[in-house]
Amino acid sequence: MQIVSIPTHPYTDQNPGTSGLRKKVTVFQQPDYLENFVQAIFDSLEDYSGKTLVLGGDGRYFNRPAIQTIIKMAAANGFGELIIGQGGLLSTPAASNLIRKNKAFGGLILSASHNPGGRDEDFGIKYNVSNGGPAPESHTDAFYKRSLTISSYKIAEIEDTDIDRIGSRHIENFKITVIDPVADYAELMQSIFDFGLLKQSIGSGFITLLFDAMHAITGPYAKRILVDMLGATPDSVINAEPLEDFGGHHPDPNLAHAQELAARMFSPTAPTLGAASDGDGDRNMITGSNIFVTPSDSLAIMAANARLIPAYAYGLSGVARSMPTSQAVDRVAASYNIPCYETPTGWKFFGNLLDAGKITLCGEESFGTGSNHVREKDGLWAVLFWLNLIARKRQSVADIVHEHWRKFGRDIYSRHDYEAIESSVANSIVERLRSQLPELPSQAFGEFIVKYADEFSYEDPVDGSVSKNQGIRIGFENGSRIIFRLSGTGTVGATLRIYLEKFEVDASSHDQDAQVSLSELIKLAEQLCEVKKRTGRTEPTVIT
Ligand code: VG1
Ligand code: CO
Repeated sequence: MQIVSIPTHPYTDQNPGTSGLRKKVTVFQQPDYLENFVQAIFDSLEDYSGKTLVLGGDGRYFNRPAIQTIIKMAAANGFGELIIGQGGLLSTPAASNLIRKNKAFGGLILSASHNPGGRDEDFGIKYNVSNGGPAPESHTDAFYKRSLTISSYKIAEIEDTDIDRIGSRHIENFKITVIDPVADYAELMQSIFDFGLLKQSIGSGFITLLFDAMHAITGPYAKRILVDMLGATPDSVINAEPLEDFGGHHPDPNLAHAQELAARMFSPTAPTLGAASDGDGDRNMITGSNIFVTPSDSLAIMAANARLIPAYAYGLSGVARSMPTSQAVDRVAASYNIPCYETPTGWKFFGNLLDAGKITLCGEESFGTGSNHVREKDGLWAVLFWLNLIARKRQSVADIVHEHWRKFGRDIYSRHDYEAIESSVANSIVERLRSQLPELPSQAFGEFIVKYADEFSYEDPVDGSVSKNQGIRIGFENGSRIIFRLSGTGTVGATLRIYLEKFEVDASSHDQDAQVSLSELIKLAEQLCEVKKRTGRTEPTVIT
C-alpha cells in the first residue's frame, strides 16, 4: 500500500460547534478542506494504531466521496479496521452502538443532522470517542487547534472501495468491513423493548402508527423494525427512501417541517401514534391523535413511566436535561427521589454522566431523548419507547399526557428561533442581554418577578471540566424562565434561540395554546433582547 504525504495549508474556520463541524457542501469541496479536518482529528488522537474506526453518514450529498477519502486516510494513518455501513449509511445512534459493540477506538459520523442537504446545502463531520458518544470539548478544542497549524495529510493510494457490497476486504494489514447498517441496531432495540407485546398490539389493531422518515437515514431502520419485525402496515412508514437532498426539505422533525405527518395527525383519521426523525436519526417528534407532545414533556413522561419498559424495569439511577429543556423532568426526579442534572446544550455533556452510571435517561428540548443504551440521542428508540408505553398502559397519547399533567402540573413550553441573523446584529443582541443581567434580579414585570439572571456555566460532576457561556438564563419567582442562546449548528449567519417556559398547576388551564399562555413572557423576551427591533423581523423563523 503506497502512502503519500500531501502538503496543505490550514483553513481558519474548522472549529466544531454543538455537534461537529458543519459547513456548506461548497466549503467542504474546497481543495484539502475535508482532508485537513480529518487529519487534524487523527493528529489529536493517540494510540489508535491497528485499532477499529466506525464510519458512516446520513446519506446526504457528498457522503459517498467523503467516505472514500476517509477510508484512504484511515488506512494511511495506521488504523487496523474500518467498519462501514452499507452504502455509507449509518444513523447516529446506530454508529454509537457499533462503536460500543465492537469496542472500536472511535467513529466518524458524516452528517449535518437536521440541516438541509444537497449540492448547495450543508454537510458535516463529527468524531465520536470509544464510549460511542460525541467527542467532549477537550477533544474538539484540540481538533480546531491542530487544524490551524496543519501542513500535510496522509493518504493511501488505493482504489475506491465498493461500499455497497456487504463483506470484508483486506489491503495488507488494513481491513475494510461493510456491514448491514440496521441489523445490530435492530437487535439492540429488541433487547430493550417488549417486541412480543408490540407485535400483538399492532397486529390486533390496538395501535396504528405513522412514521415520517423525512427521506433521511431512518427509512431503512423504520421499515425493518416497525414493518418487518413488528408487523406495521408498509404505509405506516412514509418518505422512507434516503435521498441526498432529503427531497428538498428540512429533515427536521417538528410540526413546521414534517407537514405531511402533521396534517394526518390533526385529522379525523389520525393513527394512535405519529412520529418523525431527523437527517441522522437521533431526533424524534412524538404526536398522538390531535396532540403534539413537546420534547420536554416526552422526556418527563418517559422518566415517570420507565419502569414499564423491560430494560428500565429496575428504575432509573438519575436523569439529566439540557439547560433550556423545561423543568418537567425535574418534577418527576424529585417525586422519585433520584438526581436530575442540568447540562449545557449538546449531547456530548451527557456522556460522562451516563458512563458513571449517574443517569439512565436524558434529553433535550430540541427533539432529542436517549438512555444509557448508546451515547447519542436516539429517534427510533424514543418511538419504540412510546409504543411500548401505549401498549402497556392501554391509553392514548393524549390520555398519557393529560394524566401526567394532572399529576405533576404542566410546564408550558415553546422555542422561538430567529435564523440567519447577521452576526454583528446577533452579537449586539447578546451584549445587550449581558449588560442587563446585574440589574435584573428582583425587578418585577407584571406577575413575573426576576429571581436570578445569569450566564449558564457547567462544571462536569465526573471530570470537573468547566464550560462557560452556555446561554443566558432569566428565572422568575413563579418558576417561569426565559433563556437566550445562539445556535452552534447553523451555517448561515447566527440563529438566536429564545426558550420560554411557564409552570401551570391548574388542570383547567392545561389545554391552553402554548403561544397564548406564554404571550406575556414572549413580550418580555422581546423587551429584553430587541431581536425584532434590531432585525426588522416581525416573527420568529420557526416556532416549536
Ligand atoms: C441544536 C440543538 C441541540 C442539539 C444539537 C445537535 O444545537 O439545540 O440541543 O444537541 O442541535 O442536534 P444548537 O447549537 O443549534 O442549538 V442534531 O440532531 O443536529 O445532531
Ligand atoms: Co440529528
